[in-house]
Amino acid sequence: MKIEPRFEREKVDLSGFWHFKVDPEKKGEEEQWFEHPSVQRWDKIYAPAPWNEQDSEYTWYMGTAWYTREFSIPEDWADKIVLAVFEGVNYEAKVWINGVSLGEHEGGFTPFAFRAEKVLKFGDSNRIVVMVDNTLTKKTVPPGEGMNETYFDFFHYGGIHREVYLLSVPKVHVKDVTIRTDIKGKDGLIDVDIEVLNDLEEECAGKLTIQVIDGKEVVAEEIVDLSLAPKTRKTVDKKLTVSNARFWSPESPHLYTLRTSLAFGGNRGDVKDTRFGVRTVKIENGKILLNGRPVFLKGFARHEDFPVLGKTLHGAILRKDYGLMKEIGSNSFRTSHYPYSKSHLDLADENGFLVILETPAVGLRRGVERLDDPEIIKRVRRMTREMILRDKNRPSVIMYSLFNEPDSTREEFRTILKEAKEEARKTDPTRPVTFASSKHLDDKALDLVDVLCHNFYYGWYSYSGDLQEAEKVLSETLDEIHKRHPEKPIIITEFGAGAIAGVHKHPPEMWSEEYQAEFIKTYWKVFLSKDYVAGGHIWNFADFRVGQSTRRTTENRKGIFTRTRDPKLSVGVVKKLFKNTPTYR
Ligand code: ADA
Repeated sequence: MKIEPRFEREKVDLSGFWHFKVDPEKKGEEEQWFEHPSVQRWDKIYAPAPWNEQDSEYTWYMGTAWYTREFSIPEDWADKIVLAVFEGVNYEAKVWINGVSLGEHEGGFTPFAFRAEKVLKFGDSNRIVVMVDNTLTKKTVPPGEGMNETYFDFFHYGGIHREVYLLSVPKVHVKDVTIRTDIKGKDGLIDVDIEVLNDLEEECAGKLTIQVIDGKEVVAEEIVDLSLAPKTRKTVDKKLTVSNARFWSPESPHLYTLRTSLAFGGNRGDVKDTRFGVRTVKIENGKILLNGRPVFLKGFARHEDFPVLGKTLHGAILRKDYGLMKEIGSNSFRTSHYPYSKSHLDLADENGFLVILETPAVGLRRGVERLDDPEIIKRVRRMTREMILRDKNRPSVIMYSLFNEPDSTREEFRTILKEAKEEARKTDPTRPVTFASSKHLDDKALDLVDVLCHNFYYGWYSYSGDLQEAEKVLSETLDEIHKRHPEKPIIITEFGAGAIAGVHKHPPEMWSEEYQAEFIKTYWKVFLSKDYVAGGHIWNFADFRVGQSTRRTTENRKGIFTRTRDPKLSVGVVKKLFKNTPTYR
């Protein structure tokens, strides 16, 4: 079998300097800034990257801001579908090209795309205008009331913070691919759904070649005859077997490529590559089974945060972070508290990290009047769906966290959790779901999830400075949760203490590097003593920027690295703990 040739779908990348103007009075739409913006009087900032740390004038800005730039489109794109793709804009975006509105999107951490070919000038210059609004309300997801009044504990960056580009795709193309894998003996069973779109005004008939590629070799192939009526889509469901497959795991994160190639009337058409790994994840008898073996997650809850770049973690920073995470001996992290960028997760697939993928539904507590507010439910459902659609083929993603620290003592939380869970199951029935609870024994919704995730701060917010008492209460609380739900594995998705780099105390005291190290050691001992604990994620990998309050010193200091990735005392301690804790137990 010969590998089908690969064509990259062509892109026009819009990274670079854009003209930029804040619009605190929200007059831009009425004055039609999307039509002929008088950019001579506008500032310039870089995208992708939030606006906040690019100029002190914008650091605390919450409201509407406008971006615009020109770009040209090759002439030979004229017979194609062209998508204007945004990988992440926080929080709301409205988009115009050449003065024509393309659409809007809400939610800062999931991608969206608009068809643009009807308004583009091919072989010519075009203007794109994007209006971004990062205003928080009690009903946005996540919610808040101001830059320092967020209902969540991280800095509320605004703007175009992930890639923006124009993408050309043939009028007949593979629109979506879903890959599910199973294991039978030494073989990998691959179940694929391939959605093909015919956007032509005429019927088209041809063939679809489906190949599983391992390095330079085709290890499985199916060829399907296909005919599509004008303006229709069709889903092809096929099962392929890879004999003697190499299974994906933390110690051997082997990736395959699924290549789908279309050909019509002897002409080559669209080619799309999707990476995947052959692996299974199951929850059985209180254990998380990866390829049939019980795993223990050791790692971190992270944030996307770095000086100046804000939420835009450049590839070089990601490369450094993964190097550090591996050096320490971790095998897992949670995307607290929003879906991370594509490149962030690509590296998880490649480096064998077990990821709990979390939606942006953080902070549904205190100030939120009704958790079952239909507007909030609708947002949560859509963001859950968009996240899963983006990441459903990643071997690294082993479960979905639908909320972080909601007020799960309120009865209405059950309603929104059921809705989010239904959306998750509908979009991907294969992965377990969970949420990170801070309510523990008072939680009213633990029966609804597959895995129990708990965030603990005994020894910090309560039993402050008293690790002996913290250890006792932690141990008792975990045992009681387990007693109530013996069939569910428990992961401690957050535990941590603030340490200001350079502060030392003997005996250890809160805020010192020594106390943080002792805190982590104490917790880890408790986890390892309980058979039902399936993992621990330290809060946090690195210090991160937060809003201003009396509780924080510009950053949340619970990182074992500083914001610029210098190690604190804990790093050495954690390295020992992780290295002495096997992945399978
Ligand atoms: C919560 C929350 C985190 C983090 C932590 C803390 O548990 O989930 O976002 O900020 O508190 O440091 O207080």
